[in-house]
Amino acid sequence: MTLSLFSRYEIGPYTLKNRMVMAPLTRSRSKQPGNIPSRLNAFYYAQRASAGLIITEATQISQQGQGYAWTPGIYTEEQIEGWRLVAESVHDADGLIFMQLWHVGRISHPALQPKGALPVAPSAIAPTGMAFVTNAKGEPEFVPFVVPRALETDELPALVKQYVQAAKNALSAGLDGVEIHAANGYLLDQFLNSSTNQRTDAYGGSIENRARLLLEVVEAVARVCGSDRVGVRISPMGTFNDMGDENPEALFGYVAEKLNELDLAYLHVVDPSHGGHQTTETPDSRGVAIMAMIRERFAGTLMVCGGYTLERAQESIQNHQADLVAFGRPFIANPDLPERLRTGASLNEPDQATFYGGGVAGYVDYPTLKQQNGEEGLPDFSVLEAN
Ligand code: 8OZ
Repeated sequence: MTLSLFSRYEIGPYTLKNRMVMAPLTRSRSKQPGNIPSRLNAFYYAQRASAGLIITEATQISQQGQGYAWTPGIYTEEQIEGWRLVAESVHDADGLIFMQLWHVGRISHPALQPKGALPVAPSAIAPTGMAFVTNAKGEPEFVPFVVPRALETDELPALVKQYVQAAKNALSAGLDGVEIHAANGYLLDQFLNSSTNQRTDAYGGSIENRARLLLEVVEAVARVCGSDRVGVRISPMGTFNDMGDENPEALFGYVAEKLNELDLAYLHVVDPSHGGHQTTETPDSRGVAIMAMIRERFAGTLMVCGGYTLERAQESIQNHQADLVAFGRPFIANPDLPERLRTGASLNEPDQATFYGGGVAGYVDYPTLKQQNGEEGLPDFSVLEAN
């Protein structure tokens, strides 16, 4: 049988109807105050339920884990209820949905932290760049990052517990599983990479030590969810959020090997070979090699992401370089992306100006093919605007 992006795939107890995953996408549209998922968010995810699997936008496991204005959490009763609405809507539309669990570490600002505290990190090293916060009037604002506070060793068990509690909350809200966000320069990635981890305790220094917190988190979350309901996302060679590692081959080779022992639902890798978030024409040979090495060391389900076109996605699956391919921007603009790619239909172009914040516009008003062709009417957005 020829493998295809459009063939089914089994993960633990679940059958994915195709191998196209909706990538985790921060959209900063949770209900305020309280960073609570709303009917609007539920509608958005349900519109995209034809994906084989949806991974939610990064969702903070605690207030300390928040780094951007208006992103949703999974640590209050109201947030759990909001996510229940999302999960039910996706299931009613015959979809599957995992929640991405997120702690941003140093990619935050006192304006977002409990009692205006400093953000926490493995080491007191500020990232270059700006944090996205709201000012006293509730308006969005970019402010420079600050020097974070280095976590004490004896604080780390409580951090692992934050992930475990968040995973329990996600399952109790009806989500099908969780993805541990260890990519893109957030807390767990900050522990992994040598440029952000200068610790001298058991969580810094050697690769084994830098990977320790991630492995403790994944093992603890797998114990409460079942390992086949837990995925992990990594971004080897990633530079987003001011990241870098002195030897990414050794670091991520070790991480892939250790995660391989845990029988996970999947390993999700932001593929650096085509520039991570962007599509570059000529693949980067070091990135290609690191992906091949990870495929070799991790025997379970491998999900890839990062500027994949239909052609590259099909090629990767047919050549056994990946089992699943996640699409981000194309899913923003095309709620029926699987149908469009399967039939060779044209794609709507995503509008960057409406990626973060706002309401209906640029979120749930991208048309499906049927709506475009006049075979289906547009939904009544006014009920969603009311949130
Ligand atoms: C873009 C803007 C805000 C957050 C990531 C969660 O890179 C993100 C993110 C991306 O994983």
